[in-house]
Amino acid sequence: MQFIDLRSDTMTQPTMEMRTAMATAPVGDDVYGEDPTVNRLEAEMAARLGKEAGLFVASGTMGNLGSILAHAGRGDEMILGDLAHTFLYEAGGAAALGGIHPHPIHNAPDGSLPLDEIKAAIREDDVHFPPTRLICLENTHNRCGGYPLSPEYCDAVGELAHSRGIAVHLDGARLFNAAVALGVDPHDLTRSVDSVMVCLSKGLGAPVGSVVCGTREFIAQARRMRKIVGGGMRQAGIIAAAGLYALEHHIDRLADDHENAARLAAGISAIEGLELGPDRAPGQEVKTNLVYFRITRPDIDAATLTTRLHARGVLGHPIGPGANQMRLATHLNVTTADIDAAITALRSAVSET
Ligand code: TLP
Repeated sequence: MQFIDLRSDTMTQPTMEMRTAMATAPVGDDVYGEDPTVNRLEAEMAARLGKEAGLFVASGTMGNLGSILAHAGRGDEMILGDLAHTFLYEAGGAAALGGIHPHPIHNAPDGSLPLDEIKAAIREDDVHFPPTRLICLENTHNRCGGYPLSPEYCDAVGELAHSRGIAVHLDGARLFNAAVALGVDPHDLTRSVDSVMVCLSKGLGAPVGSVVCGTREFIAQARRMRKIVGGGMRQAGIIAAAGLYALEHHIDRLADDHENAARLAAGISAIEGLELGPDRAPGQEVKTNLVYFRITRPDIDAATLTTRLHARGVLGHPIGPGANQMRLATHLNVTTADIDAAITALRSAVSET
């Protein structure tokens, strides 16, 4: 059976053109700084995000970890959202490897961290407290429904953090989705942060890789951290070429994924027994490529619906809190016809007796 895979935008297959770019890329040893394709990708991403330098890493998790380790040390504290990917899904790496104390505060439904709550969380200089070194944002915010944070909000966090001598790191796994959805230059979303991690292997459709950007000094430190976690790669231009191809060809098309997600959301909201979430004004639930919804029928949970969808050729992703929430993601390999087929499958799966 040919599945419609809506589990994640990480499921994309590299296109033939991307594979050709990979196969023909000039390469060298990147640990020696000699891979021309990696160097080009790092410079290109840094230029797009208005930063001095970039660092190619194996994954979003490695990019966030390397950045946090470069900003903070043992006994330091970082403020982040209680629904942040870094807090929930990165195996506690910053605490495990860096001894960095996470200080989670509540994410608002739009993925922001309320400014007054950030202010209240920043530690005073007192021997009892770990010093606050870092604030982490996420844009788009995965668990908050793929919502994009605005440039004005990011600026406000940057201003607050910098006035207290604190750095800001942005998990921009889906930063380009945010920029396309808001109709802004990606640089507008990164101008006030000290470091940013962007994934190539999600909506951009590359098979592997993320890029961290920041000042030259910061990137030198992050490069050392990448080495510590075993992330120094050799002829990595083979995979960096996919990222370069994606930057050139797969950004504008993210708007198609967002349209497909809106279409899917409209279909879901018309199905009895399902409701879109997180809670927002009708029509405001879905802004990018992630569609979260809850099952309101007490007799079906997300695991059951996932199995029923699978039997109908559609793959989805149960996701907490609770046992009745699911996420579907649109991407490069999902067509509008697939969305219509997925809505039909959902309707029949919910009403199966
Ligand atoms: N998210 C994946 C899974 O880990 C849940 C997904 O399918 O959404 N930041 C954010 C906001 C992410 O969503 C992810 C991946 C990462 C970081 C980590 O990236 P990778 O998987 O490349 O380590």
